[in-house]
Amino acid sequence: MRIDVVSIFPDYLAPLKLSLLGRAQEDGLLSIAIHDLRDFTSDRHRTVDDTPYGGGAGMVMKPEPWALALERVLEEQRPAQDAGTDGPGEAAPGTAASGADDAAAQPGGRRRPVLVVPSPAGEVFTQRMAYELAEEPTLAFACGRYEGIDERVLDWAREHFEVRPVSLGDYVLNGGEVAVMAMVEAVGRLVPGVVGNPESLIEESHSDGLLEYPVYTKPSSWRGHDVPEVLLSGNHGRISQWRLEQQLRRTAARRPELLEGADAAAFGKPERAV
Ligand code: 6GU
Repeated sequence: MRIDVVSIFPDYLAPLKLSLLGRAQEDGLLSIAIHDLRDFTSDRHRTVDDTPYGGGAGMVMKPEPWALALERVLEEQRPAQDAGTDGPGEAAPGTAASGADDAAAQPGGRRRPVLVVPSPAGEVFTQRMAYELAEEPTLAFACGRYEGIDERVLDWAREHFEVRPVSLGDYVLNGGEVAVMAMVEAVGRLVPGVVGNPESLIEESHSDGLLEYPVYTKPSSWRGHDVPEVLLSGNHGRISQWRLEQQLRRTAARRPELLEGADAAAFGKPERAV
C-alpha cells in the first residue's frame, strides 16, 4: 500500500518510520511519503494561510498550495493505483469497491483514490473504517491546521479523489497530524504481512465489536494479586467461555453502546473461528 501525507509539519510524521510500520516499509509492504505543503507555495514567505472571508477568529489554509500538493500526490500514486486495479478480488465483502454505481468510479472507469481529511467535523474513525481503508491500493491524507482548509479544496479534490472527512472522536486537536498518525497505524497494521501473527488481529478489541478480555502472564501470584484460576485450569472450553464473559462484562461497563452493534456470532459461541 502507498500512503501520502501532506502537512506543514512533516517532522511531526517522522515516527511513522519507527517500529512496526518502519519495518513494513523496509520490507516493501508499505510505502509512506510525507510532503511539506510549503514546498507548493510560490511566495518568498512560503505562505499557506490567510484571513477568513466573512471575518472571524484565526486563519484559513489557502487553496492553491493544496491543489498543487494533491496533484503531486496523484502523480506519485498513479503506479500503485494502476497495480491495484488490474485484478478481481480487490474489494472486501461489504465494501463499495466495485460496481456500476460505485461512488468512487470515474468517467474513465478508473477508481478514485481515497483522500482522508482529518477534521473534528468528519465521520468518526472506527475499526470497520480501518479495515475498509486497508483494502485501498493508495491512501492520501491532508493535514489541516488553523481554522481549516478553504472548503473549495475539498470540492475540487472530489473531482480526483474519494474525499472522506474523518474525526478521531469528539474533542479538538490542533491539527490533523496526530490523527493521521493514529489512522495510519490502525490501517497499516491491517495490511497483510505487517503484523507477524495474523491471529493477533482476530482476538483484539473491536475485531468482533466487543472490548478485549483481560490478559495475564507469569508469575501466577504477584503482590497479593492472583491470576484467575480458570486460566491455569488447562480447560480450553472453560477458558473461552470465561473470556467471552469478561468481554461482555467489560463492554457493558465501559462502552454499553457497543453491545447494540456487536457481532451476533460472538454471543454464545465458546470458540471464535480463526
Ligand atoms: Cl481528525 N482533527 C482535529 N484537528 N481534531 C480532531 C480530530 C481530527 N479528531 C478529533 N479531534
